[in-house]
Amino acid sequence: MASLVQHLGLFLLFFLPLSLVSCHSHHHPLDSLTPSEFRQVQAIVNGSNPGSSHNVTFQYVGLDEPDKPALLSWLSNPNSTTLPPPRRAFVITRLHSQTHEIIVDLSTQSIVSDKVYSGHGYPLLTSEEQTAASELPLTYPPFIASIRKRKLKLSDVVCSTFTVGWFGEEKSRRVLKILCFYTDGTANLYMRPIEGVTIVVDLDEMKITEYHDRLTVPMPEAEGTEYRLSKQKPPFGPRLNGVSSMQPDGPGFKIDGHNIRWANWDFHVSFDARAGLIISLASIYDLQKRTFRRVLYRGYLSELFVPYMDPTEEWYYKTFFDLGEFGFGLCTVPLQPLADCPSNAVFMDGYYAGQDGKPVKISNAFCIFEQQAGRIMWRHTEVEIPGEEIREVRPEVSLVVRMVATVGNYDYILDWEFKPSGSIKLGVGLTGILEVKGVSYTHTSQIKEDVYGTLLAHNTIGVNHDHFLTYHLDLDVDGDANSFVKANLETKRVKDNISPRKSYWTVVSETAKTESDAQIQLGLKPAELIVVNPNKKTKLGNYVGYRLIPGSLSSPLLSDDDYPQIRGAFTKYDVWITPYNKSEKWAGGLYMDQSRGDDTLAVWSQRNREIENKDIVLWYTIGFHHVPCQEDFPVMPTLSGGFELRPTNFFERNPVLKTKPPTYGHWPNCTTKP
Ligand SMILES: *[C@@H]1O[C@H](CO)[C@@H](O)[C@H](O)[C@H]1NC(C)=O
Ligand SMILES: *[C@@H]1O[C@H](CO)[C@@H](O)[C@H](O)[C@H]1NC(C)=O
Ligand SMILES: *[C@@H]1O[C@H](CO)[C@@H](O)[C@H](O)[C@H]1NC(C)=O
Ligand SMILES: *[C@@H]1O[C@H](CO)[C@@H](O)[C@H](O)[C@H]1NC(C)=O
Ligand SMILES: *[C@@H]1O[C@H](CO)[C@@H](O)[C@H](O)[C@H]1NC(C)=O
Ligand SMILES: [Cu+2]
Repeated sequence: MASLVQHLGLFLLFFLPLSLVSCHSHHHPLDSLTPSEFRQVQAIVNGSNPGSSHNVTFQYVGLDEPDKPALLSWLSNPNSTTLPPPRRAFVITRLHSQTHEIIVDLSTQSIVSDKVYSGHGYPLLTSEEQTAASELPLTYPPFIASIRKRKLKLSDVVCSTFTVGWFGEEKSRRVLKILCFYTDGTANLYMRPIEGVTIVVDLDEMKITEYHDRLTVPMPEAEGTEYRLSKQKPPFGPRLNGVSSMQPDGPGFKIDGHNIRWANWDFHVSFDARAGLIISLASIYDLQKRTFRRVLYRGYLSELFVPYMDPTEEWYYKTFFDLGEFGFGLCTVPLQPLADCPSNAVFMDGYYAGQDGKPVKISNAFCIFEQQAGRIMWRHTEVEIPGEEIREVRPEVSLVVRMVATVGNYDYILDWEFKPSGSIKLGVGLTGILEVKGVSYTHTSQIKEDVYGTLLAHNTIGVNHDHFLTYHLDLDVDGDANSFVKANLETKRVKDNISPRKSYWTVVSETAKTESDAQIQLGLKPAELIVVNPNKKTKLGNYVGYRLIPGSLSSPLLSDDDYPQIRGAFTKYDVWITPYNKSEKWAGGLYMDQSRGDDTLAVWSQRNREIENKDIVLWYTIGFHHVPCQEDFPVMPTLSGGFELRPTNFFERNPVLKTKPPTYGHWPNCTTKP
């Protein structure tokens, strides 16, 4: 890794066949913890709790990111005598109803600090405690009575855990709500909610502390809810032909440990229990400058806020923060070759700590593949020159890193797509199963009140909700000192009758001085939003930069004083800029479960710190308002969105001018069927 710059010879030709190289024994300082490191952390923390080690639960274990200056100076000094920054783990445990924040030094095998956290909110939930909690109702007599009353079979009841949020309570206990579903005749349990029952579980005591059975509504039918192919009956269709993505010369990328080199890109991938996929140190090779230039220090999804819009007793609390409460890494599912990722994909595993601290493997957590999606990278046909027709086309090939997190009913597909032109496209796909409410209605004509959603099937309302995905993007555009420029497009009147035209628009740029200058609600006024390096200009004198090309615009519609919106206040603006601060990683705060909104990006930014010519972080939220429709039943076709980070005066000219198109000369024994 240290010898980034020495490999440039290899990258002068794009799409050069490179064989995969297995990982070295040494770590990159940003590598996720290895299984053996998880075991070391577990043993060290266990050893520090003599007598009560079996009462410790590991709520989070991950890399304690090295200090950025230390890491950058190590990277810029690639010689073997310099030691990498110390390798540390950040651990959150629960012990005797208290939350501990522990830093473990893996080189000295010791605990650096162990503090009890006494603020609001609770850590990530472990999957073990959620499983334990969800099994409680099945042996709880009042629940069994509720099931009998509804004439359901207990053996077909499946329960699931839901975080409770915070609604102004003075005191909180570490609790969850449990909702149960009925599978009888279908795997699609989410379409068959046992409506009307509220179950609260105290996690410290692991017992049911509240139980209400308030109303009974008809159980939606199982019929039509199946999504498994094996359960479908004819007619089938539409028929789809497979498209081969064969690469006769093998993959064009090279994986060295967790470092990936492809075409002109070089970056690092890592796995985190909370964030899922983290991309670090993304640099692009500049053919003219003959060097790699950094674009992104670290980028990852920081929070995913999903508030439902039904204020009734059984539904009001459903305002989830999927990363901080459930962990996107913990919810990462193994990718299925040839289905989740194309045939040319290479897979990477991920590890997290189970509740006992021992490593748990997620196979095929990420896939990496070259994608030729039929797009054109650039082209021109010239017909104006007499006697000549010039046609130059470069098909686009990009490199995609993908993960999928399934948070209960919903599936999120997250892509990082690196383009040779210097763009990084972040793709978001929403699919899976809606969260529905059981009702008595079977036709819209019966509905006379607000049902907070759409009737999708008999007795089934798909409840309105949002998905806000907030990304932490620590851009380092050609160095870490950057500024944020709003290039506003303003209409001007033509003065003094110099022209038959009355108006035009022009660019009026404004550099954000402090955080408040960079809090932006998109769509209010046209502007290009650019992170520039104010210390570096192109030969022509423009500041080198990268601009944000936003995705679909969906601002929050909850009122600012509503509790979920206080906790999710980081969605108030689509764009925020903060000065880099190692501890400001999670937009909703470190302790998201039952948080009170006192540690959000919105609170940090009230300091209104200086952000000009500083190491800055761009926070961008891509939002979706989701009004369910019948096509979302029984499983939802992927709804795609995304945004792009695109070089803007970063290069002296088109960086893919001299890219050669891929050749398809020697497909081994390729025949076409008649
Ligand atoms: C925890 O440490 C104790 C000694 O302090 C040891 O007896 C026990 O086996 C350890 N447990 C685990 C799960 O490592
Ligand atoms: C610790 O765990 C043991 C066994 O699991 C249990 O009996 C004991 O009550 C626990 N102690 C505390 C203080 O929670
Ligand atoms: C190697 O690292 C040492 C210690 O940081 C430094 O003094 C030395 O200049 C470095 N050598 C090179 C060639 O960069
Ligand atoms: C970093 O941010 C945290 C939380 O906002 C704050 O408490 C701390 O003082 C900040 N550190 C620096 C060096 O500004
Ligand atoms: C390709 O076809 C040739 C001639 O039919 C045959 O000799 C060769 O073994 C084939 N190669 C592969 C890889 O199938
Ligand atoms: Cu949705």
